[in-house]
Amino acid sequence: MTITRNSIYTAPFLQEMMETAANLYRLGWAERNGGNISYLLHEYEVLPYVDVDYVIRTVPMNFDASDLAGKYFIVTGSGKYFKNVEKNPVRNLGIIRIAEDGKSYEILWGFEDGGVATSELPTHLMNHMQRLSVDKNHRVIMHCHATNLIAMTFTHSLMEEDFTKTLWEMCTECIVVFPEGVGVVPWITPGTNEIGKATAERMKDVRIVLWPHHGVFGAGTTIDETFGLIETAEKAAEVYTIVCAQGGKKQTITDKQLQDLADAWHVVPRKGILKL
Ligand code: 2HA
Ligand code: ZN
Repeated sequence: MTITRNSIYTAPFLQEMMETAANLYRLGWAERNGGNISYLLHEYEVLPYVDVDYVIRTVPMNFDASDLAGKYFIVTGSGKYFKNVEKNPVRNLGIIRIAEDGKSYEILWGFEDGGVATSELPTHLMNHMQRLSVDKNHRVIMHCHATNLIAMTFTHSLMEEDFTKTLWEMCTECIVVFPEGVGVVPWITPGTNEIGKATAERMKDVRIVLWPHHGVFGAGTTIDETFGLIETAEKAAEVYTIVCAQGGKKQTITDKQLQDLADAWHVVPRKGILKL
């Protein structure tokens, strides 16, 4: 029996990945091979487009992702450029399924030139495991090199409370968008299990984690929400850059006003930041 499948180029999740890679590139947050995205897909989303019984290649992993066994992701490729995703998705993206033992993944579509999933796969999968344990609707991990956030990691205190407070102050909506604040890990070599573990540890409490002098990781339930989260934090960092360039703050949003905002939006700001 021949099964007729829809063209994968009509799949909403593929369109979202293509658009997002293009947007991150145009914003200047994904130069060269910078940035990576992984998006958890339900099997029923994949089935209309891909024969999931046909494994193109199996790729070993040197960490345990057994909590994600059988789960499907569309991911950006290692060494691939976001600039090129839109014009050649089948080379720059792949659909993978985590194998039953959690020690390898199966490529079901994409990575056509022999490519593999992002070099930051340990951090992505460890973050997915962590976020799913606290939020059953979690689906997206996104990494990029957001310019002003990176710059701030050179000039600003890296204490999470200090960093969060400055971002909240720079744009009125920040405290509403990320009331739990931002996480910061130490500088650790990218691509390693070590940075994955450190990032996932912070992802218990927050959805934004900064990698000093490198970039930012965001987590969310949809591509739009995750992109919006990174965009909001980066906008605040950009305002901070300009405020510093203009000679520094003369006035600001007060702690009382930040609390009023949180109350108005029914969010609970991270403890230990507002001094009321
Ligand atoms: O994929 O951004 O952190 C390239 C990177 C590594
Ligand atoms: Zn990076």
